[in-house]
Amino acid sequence: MQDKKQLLTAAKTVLKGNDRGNYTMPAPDLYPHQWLWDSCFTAIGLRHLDIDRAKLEITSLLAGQWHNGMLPNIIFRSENRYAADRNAWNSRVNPESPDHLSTSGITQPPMLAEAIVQIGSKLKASERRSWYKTTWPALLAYHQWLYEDRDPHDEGLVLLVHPWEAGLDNTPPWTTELREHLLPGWIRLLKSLGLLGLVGLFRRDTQHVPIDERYTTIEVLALFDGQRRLRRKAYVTDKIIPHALFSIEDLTFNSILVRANEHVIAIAKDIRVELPDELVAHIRKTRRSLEELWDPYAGQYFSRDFVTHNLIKEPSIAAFMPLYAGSVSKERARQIVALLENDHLFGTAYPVPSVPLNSKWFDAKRYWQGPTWVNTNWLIIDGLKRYGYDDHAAALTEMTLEMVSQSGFAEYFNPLTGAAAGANNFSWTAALTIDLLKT
Ligand code: 9WN
Repeated sequence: MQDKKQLLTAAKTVLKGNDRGNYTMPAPDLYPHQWLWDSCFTAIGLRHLDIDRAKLEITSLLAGQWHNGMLPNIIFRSENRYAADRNAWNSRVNPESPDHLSTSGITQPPMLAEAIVQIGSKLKASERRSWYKTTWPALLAYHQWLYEDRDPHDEGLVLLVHPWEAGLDNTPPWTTELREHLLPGWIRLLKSLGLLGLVGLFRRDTQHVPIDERYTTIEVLALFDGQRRLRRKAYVTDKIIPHALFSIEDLTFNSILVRANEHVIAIAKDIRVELPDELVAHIRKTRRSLEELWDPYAGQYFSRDFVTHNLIKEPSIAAFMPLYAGSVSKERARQIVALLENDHLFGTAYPVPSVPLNSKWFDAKRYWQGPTWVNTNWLIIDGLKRYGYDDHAAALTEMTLEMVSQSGFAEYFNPLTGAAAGANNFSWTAALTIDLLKT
């Protein structure tokens, strides 16, 4: 392993290279815009280097907030060569979209509160409170939107309408929904005519990353078809749900929400504002409802279909996110940690794989269907510490740093060999490496 100092210097260089003044692009070429949870992870690293720049990463993100409180997963920046991305979403179709920025019409895991608190932890009490006050209206509006818009039956669990909202795009729970149940007729036809290879030639992502490390072409078509359907309904959730291809109470998203809610409560206390009663009730309910996602037979939590209320029993990295939520019992946490220790499941040479080894979906190089990612490791490390598994957390930190030090700041890594995969110079890999080195 290279010297930790060298690793730190190299990580800083990556972040500098991706810095666009007030936001950091996740990676050159492949991801040239501003993404929601990427900026949050990036700010968590930046706070160790330049606290004002870390704050700016977050305030620039908040500029994309919709009038109804939604935070979009992407803010499109003005460069003309990326006009196609912007136009595909055309956020103008919804009057709630921001007046001077183009964005997507969907959200991403609610890491905002965590980023705000992590920045806050680096500030003196008075500065921290002023930082919290600056960001409070947006944070509160976002959490209120999540419940008002995305919890229509008051179940305590927020639903997602597109795999991109989960941030773990093609993990098995989403891929099974996508491929096995909900594939539109025209995509099936292209498949049966053997035309998918031809369609694949027009993909932009595979100009930057080998095709066997990305989604399959059939998944890409289904994702874009899903996006087109949302645009046709102007991104209005009430109109989307009756026709939705996807409406899933996603385990990762809701686990992150539980933790984010805890931060929201702490921030409100620190700046002495009272939370609206309704929000307090929702927050309590989410903690309780997360338990409905537990499957006693499998000994783990799963995502749930919003319509059928069936658990989507496809094991994935999401299984560990309740540790980060911090609300689950010690006994359940123990069962989750056992999955990590098992060499036939998640205990690979370079953990933690996004899919367990025994899954039919496991593919060591393919995106969220096998590779190890630094952001999920970061969340798991936090969760392990929270439940007192300090040795596990320290070991996972060391292994993560070793993997990055061997293979560079890749988007993701082969969990069997540690080899780099996906885009190079990936911002959250660099930012969270800095955080792991510093904390
Ligand atoms: C779609 C930017 C984003 C991450 C997601 C990751 C990937 C986009 C894509 O890249 O998603 O939003 O093109 O697949 O899955 O987690 O935020 O890094």
